Amino acid sequence: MQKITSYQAQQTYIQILADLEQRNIYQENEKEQWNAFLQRLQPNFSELLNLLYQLYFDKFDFYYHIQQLWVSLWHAYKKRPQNLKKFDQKREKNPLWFQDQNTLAAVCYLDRYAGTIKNFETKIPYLQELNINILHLMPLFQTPQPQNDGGYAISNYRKTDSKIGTIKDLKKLIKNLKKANISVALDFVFNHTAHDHLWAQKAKKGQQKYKNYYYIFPDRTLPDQYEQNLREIFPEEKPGNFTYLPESKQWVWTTFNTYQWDLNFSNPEVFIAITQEMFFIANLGVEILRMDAVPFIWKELGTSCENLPQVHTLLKAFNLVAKIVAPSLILISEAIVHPNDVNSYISDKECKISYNPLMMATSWEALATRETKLLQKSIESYFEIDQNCSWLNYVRVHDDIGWTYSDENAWEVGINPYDHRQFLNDFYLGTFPGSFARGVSFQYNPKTGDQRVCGTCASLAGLEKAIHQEGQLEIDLAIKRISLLYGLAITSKGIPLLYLGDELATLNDLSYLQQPQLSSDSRWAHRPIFDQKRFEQRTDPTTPAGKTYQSFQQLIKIRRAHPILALGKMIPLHTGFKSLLAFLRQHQSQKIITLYNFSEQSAEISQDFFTYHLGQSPIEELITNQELKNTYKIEPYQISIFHIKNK
Ligand code: OTU
Repeated sequence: MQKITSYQAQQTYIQILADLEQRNIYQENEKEQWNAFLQRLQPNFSELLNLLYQLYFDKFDFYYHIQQLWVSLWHAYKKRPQNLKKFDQKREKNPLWFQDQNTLAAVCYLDRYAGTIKNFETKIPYLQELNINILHLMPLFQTPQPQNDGGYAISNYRKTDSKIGTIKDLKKLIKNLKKANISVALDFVFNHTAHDHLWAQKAKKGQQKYKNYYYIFPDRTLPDQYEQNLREIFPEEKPGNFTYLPESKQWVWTTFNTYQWDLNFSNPEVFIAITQEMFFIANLGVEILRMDAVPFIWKELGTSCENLPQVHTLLKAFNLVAKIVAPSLILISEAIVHPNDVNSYISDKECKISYNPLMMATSWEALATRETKLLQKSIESYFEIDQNCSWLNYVRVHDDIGWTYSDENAWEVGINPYDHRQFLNDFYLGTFPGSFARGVSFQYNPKTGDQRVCGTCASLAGLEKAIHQEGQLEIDLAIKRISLLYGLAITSKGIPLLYLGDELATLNDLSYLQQPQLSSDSRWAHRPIFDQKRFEQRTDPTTPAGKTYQSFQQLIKIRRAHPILALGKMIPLHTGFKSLLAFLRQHQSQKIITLYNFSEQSAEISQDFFTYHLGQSPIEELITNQELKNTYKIEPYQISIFHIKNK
């Protein structure tokens, strides 16, 4: 691919600038702002031009689109409120703020958690009690009714769902959260719009300009050709990746549900139009954008249409326009795919934060097998990322759990990856004999035998079964499993993410089955409504909610007191026990050891193991505050953290 030289870029810059100034792009009283904008645009222009050239070089009107983009960035910059511009400057001085040991993220559905945007304000004190400082609120925008994929089909990026409030309410909430030191993350659902978004409505009416915003085909010829290499993401909802439009007798590309139309990013107009929506969201005060369904945003016939090189180019372009207009904005990559692909989106130039689906899936895997070999191998192979970036370490989110470990890793540790996925599904759906889990199946595909698992952390970790069929002993073990998985996320390098409710050991809620608009999507089983009773029980350690809550709080407290947990390199150690996971953590001259027991059997480790790796004694265990003497006995599902005791 040919590059635009810096000389050529400079010439283009000068020409567009002259054109626009001649057209009086700014008012006289905006001159200062215009110059400030140019100061941001100019140093990034050549790079931006090159990125877009890679994607759109074959468009006869390429130059025109660059000019359009320039204008739209200027408008977004003009509309960015002064206080946010100040905030941008503050963040530019501390761009890696999110790597801090105090960073703790949480996620919830605002309507299920508080009913309305206004009422959400009453939850702020609790978020503060939990020390949360990044809050991901799942889509709040206007959607089609009754079905909208839990908000992920957006009809209008500039209006909130009227049931929960207005954009004005949202702005106020974001401001108040910020006052409470909580940064808001919202989804940027940019792979698709809802079928009733204005663009789609115009496309339906036959307007060519808007038909070109989507992938619309006159018959099955091309869809059939594409289909040969595509996966089905929601096979229970609809077979295939295309939806028939009876009014126009055409087919539209819909990777997810029939009412989610994939945007056509090979059209530069789409990139420009959607960045305007992106800046509308950013200018509300949103600091972090979760880039939804990243792998799917570029399509090429004859490929799987996932994780194509152009996806990276597009992400770089989004990142760069953000750097120009809203430099404090951070992008999170939501790619739940093969770990090679997950890691490929993580960089200073693409997404600075990424979900860590591999550690998530393999920690559940270890819990089922009581063996940590695949988890450890996965961490060895994939955990190290760019030092300016962070993992979002989580236990589960609002989506299903899929077994996205690398097959190569599995073979290396003697596991047949295909059979093992079957086993893990059986285990977490509770059908495997002796399983503690109570999960719900998601998107079973009879053609491939594939399916995924839904459930809250507590139900998957055994609490539901223990309460209904067993007794106190099993209840306690289940709570320890919850704390183990969350503990691993909390004590690992990166940002821990809490699905609100999991800290109170919330169980699956099957009431969605009674609601026709939700009943076909089992993910609703683990998107609980705020539970006042559990919330009140959090101070009562005799209840599962209280016990889980207190253990969660203790782990957070330890992380906040020990920056090395958030920042220290994770070096896997071998203990000789199959069920143990251990790391030497290193940060500057500091060292600690973390130890996790993934089974209901205790294990004993000699003191030499610790002194050998830490190089000194006396050694202290941080959770129990006990000094290490002789061998160390780690109890079932326990986490232990060792450091050199201050003398
Ligand atoms: C995301 O998830 C969202 O998190 C879901 O809630 C949405 O339904 C979906 O996009 C469509 O907007 O397949 O099963 O690799 O795994 O984008 C969940 C990325 C999903 C996909 C992911 C998707």
